[in-house]
Amino acid sequence: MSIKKNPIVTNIYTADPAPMVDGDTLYLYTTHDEDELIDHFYTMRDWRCFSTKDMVNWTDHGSIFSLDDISWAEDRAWAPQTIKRNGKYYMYCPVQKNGHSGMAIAVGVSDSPTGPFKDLGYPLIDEGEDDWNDIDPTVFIDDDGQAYLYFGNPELRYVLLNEDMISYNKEVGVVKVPMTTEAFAKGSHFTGTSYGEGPWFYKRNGIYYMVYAGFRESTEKVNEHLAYSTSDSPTGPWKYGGVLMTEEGGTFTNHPGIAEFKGHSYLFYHTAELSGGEEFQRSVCVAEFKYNEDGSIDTIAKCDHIEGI
Ligand code: FUB
Repeated sequence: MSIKKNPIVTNIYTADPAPMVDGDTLYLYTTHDEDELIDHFYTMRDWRCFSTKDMVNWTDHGSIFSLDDISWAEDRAWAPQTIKRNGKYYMYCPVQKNGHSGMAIAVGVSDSPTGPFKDLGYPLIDEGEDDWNDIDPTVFIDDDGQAYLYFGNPELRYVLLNEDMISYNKEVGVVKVPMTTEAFAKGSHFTGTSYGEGPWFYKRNGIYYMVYAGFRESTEKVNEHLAYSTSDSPTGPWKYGGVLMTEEGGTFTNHPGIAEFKGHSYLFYHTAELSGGEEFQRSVCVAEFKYNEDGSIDTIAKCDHIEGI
């Protein structure tokens, strides 16, 4: 039996995995932690793509979108997500805008899942120059055609995307999700809940899932774990579900990406094991898991390898 050892990519550092299934192929979009760190902080300039048909053999598509392609962006090519609609691919990417301290969300559009992606020329989401909340977009199109873009740290927010996927309903605007402990459990992030960042939004068997990176209750600084909440509506209210993956990954951050592929369920995440614990040099990994009958998910262990399909 063929297996794929974690991490998936070993020739460069990759983080913030965002899988997208298109036909018989799973595309994995990632960020890229540079080998040379500036000021010992996230040093990230482009987004990468890898693909597989069997979870064992992976094709490296290289750098598919970068800060150089976004004239108004200066730095911080952070956690993206890509979706297909009407034959086009839309990649939502958080970046630092020129001259701003905070973050904004760019959109790259392509006719191919592996690019080249073309920037809109302006941010889709930009809540102000000092606003760091506009990061980690997650996009989902519901059965009725309504598309949602959730994002945020420390607050979870969303917009209703228009059918063109490059604009949103301005009358509804940016909606702030109530950060309650019923929704996200008690935790040690700024809202007093465990919700931190890196939301991943999807639906399965009529249940809406919000998977995210978060911080458990603690008086000391703790690394991120992964957790999930569910709802029977795409806009909540959310109900805390439990811990998906505990904190042991050797890095301050973790970041979830969920995919159903050829009858298997996968959780993508990242660790700092390849770099020996350097928190700004992370590597994407994957674990297979199963849902319980009622749709709940037990805690998933980080794993050494997965089997091919
Ligand atoms: O990789 C940069 C940032 O760190 C991401 O946007 C967060 O989700 C965290 O992984």
